[in-house]
Amino acid sequence: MTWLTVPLLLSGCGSALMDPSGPVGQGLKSLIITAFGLMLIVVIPVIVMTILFAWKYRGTNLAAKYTPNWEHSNVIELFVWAIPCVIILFLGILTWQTSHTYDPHKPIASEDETMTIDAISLDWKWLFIYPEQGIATVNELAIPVNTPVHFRVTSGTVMNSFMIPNLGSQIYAMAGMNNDVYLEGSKLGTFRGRSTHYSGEGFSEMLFDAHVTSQADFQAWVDKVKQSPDTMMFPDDYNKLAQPTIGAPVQYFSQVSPDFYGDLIRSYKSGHGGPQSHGEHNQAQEPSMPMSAQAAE
Ligand SMILES: [Cu+2]
Repeated sequence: MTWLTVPLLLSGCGSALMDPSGPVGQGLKSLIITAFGLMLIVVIPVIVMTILFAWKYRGTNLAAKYTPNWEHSNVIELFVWAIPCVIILFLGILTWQTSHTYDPHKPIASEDETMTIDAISLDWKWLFIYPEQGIATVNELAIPVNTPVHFRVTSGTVMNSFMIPNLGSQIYAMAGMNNDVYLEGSKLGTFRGRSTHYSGEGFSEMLFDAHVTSQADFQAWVDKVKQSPDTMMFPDDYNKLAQPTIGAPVQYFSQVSPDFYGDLIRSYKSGHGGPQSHGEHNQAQEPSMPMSAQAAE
C-alpha cells in the first residue's frame, strides 16, 4: 500500500514541476531528476544489501559463516566513504552551477526584448500592472510566448510568494521592497499561479491564471483590457482594491498611474523620512533596481 501511494503523492504535488513550460522550469526539472538519480546510487544498494544481509545471516541459515569477533574491513570502509563523498562533491558542483544559472534575478538571454510586469500581492488577490501597456488586472496574467518577462514583485500587505510552478522559480513579495524574477513561457497554454507563502484566511483562493499566448492573442487581450471603464490610479483606486476580499474575481483596468509600482513602494518609506532619506543608494529610480543589483554595486 505504501509503495503504491508514494508515486501517487509525488505525481500529485509534482505535476507542474515535472511538466515545465519554460526554460527556467526545464532547468529546475533536470536538476531535480539528476539529483534524485545521484542519491539513488546510495539508496538503492543500501536497500538491496539490507534485505540480502538479513536473509543470508538469518538464524536458520547454518551455511553462513559465523564470525562474532569481526569488526573491520578496509574494503567496506572504502566503499561506504568514497562513493557518498564523490556523489556529494558532484551534487554540490551541480547545484551551485544550476542555482547560479537560474538565479531568479538574472535576466533570461533571448533575442526578444524583455517585457516588464509588476506583480503585487494583496489580501487575497494578485494585482498585475503592465507599465509598458498602461493596463492592470486582478487575478489574471497574460504573457506572449517565448518572450522573457521581468516580474517586479512586491506586496501591499504581509509577506507572500509569487509562483507559477510551470514556469519556474518562486520569489517572495514583501511590502516596501522590490524583488524580481525573470520567467519565460515557451509553450502556449494556461497555467495556474499562486502565492506559496501562507498569508491568512483567504490565502487558499489567492490564485490566478497565467495565459501564455501568441503575440497576436496577447495584443487582443491588451485591447480587451483597455476597454474596461475602470482605472487603477495610485493611491485612490489602489486603496479601494487593497481592502481584504476572498476569492476576488478577475478585474481589468484600462489605465494606471505612470509610476504605480514606484509610488506603492515609496509609500512604505515615508515612515522614516520619505525616499530622500535613502541617500546611500544614490538611485533616483530605486524601485526599478532589483535587490541583487543593489547589493552588487
Ligand atoms: Cu527581501
